[in-house]
Amino acid sequence: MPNIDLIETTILDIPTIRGHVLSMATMRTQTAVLVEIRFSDGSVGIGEGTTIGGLSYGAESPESIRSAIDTYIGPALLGREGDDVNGAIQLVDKLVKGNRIAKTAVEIALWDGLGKRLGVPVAQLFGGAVHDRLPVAWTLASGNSETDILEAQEMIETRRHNVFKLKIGKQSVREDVAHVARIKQTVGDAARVRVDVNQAWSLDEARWGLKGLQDAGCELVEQPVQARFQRAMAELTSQYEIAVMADESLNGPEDALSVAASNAADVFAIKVAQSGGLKRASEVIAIGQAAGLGLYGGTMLETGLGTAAALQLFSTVETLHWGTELFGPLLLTGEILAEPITYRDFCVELPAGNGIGATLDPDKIAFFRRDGGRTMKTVVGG
Ligand code: MUC
Ligand code: MG
Repeated sequence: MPNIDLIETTILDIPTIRGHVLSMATMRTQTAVLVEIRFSDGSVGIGEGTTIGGLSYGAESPESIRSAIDTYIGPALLGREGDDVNGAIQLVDKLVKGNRIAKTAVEIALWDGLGKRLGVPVAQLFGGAVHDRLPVAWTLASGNSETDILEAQEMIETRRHNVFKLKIGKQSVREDVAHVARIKQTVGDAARVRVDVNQAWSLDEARWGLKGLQDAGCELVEQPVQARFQRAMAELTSQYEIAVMADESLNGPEDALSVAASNAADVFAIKVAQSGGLKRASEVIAIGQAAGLGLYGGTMLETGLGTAAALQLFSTVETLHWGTELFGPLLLTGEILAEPITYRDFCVELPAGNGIGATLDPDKIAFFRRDGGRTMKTVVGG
């Protein structure tokens, strides 16, 4: 069996196509931590870890993800058998608390390497894909209603997306509800509208917000209150028709069990990175299924690499009642895969190929790497 010979990390900074305005931060760049694992038989596995808006979304930053891998996770795995993915997950869970995104980036690279060596897609390692394409939502978050409306109309016309998640929570509840109502009225039955508050509301605000949102024709609200306010999430879930989705509340299977047992959501946003990897995400999915909850394929706005990995798992799930939002690569100005992920007919397609089905474009990696020595050059006479 091949051993793990080398684990390398690289930070990429890729500008977004427009400012992505969330309740806690405005993103103009997405930063990805790339992991490359070299095995003793010459095979290579790649993985990715991202968060959103530096340290504004969660407890890990791109820099902490990298340092957790370089200082703790990588050294613990060096020399181990490459095919023993479960053993690696169990060892890392013993040695490293939290740091789920760092664990995810490494775990994806281990699955990728294993799939490539066996000549199968990672979906096969999870029992096989039952879908080759999945519905994909787009997030409207330009910070301006007019721009959002134009963006939505273009997406519908080009048949790229007809499900929109609006990022709210930055303005007053009244202004946010008016913004959502306006967009829903404009798109009418041509599109479905949902919102993500990213924890910004108090319970009082959320009561007014949910009432207004459901009257406006919005079908789902994601994480209206803080992740730890489980009783508030439970009240909102039981008191309104609009579906309540848990996102930041779900950090792995233990949280999933607690949210399900407290009836603190109608829907689970399954995020690979937040769960702690593909295996832990599959456990979150199993808990959601057993509790009879709706499932949604979430994103941490990964590049094509992390998106391909998520597709490998999500394609194996019987029913993702609320589809996915695996649009990360489309928000970025640069594509880092040699073969981009395909988006058409309101769906994202499971990429072909072994492992996670992603091959990096080395020129793009060289261009976007933070330590790439890129400098602004002043051209004489320019
Ligand atoms: C989140 O909280 O869901 C997912 C899509 C998007 O635009 O932001 C992320 C984060
Ligand atoms: Mg969210």
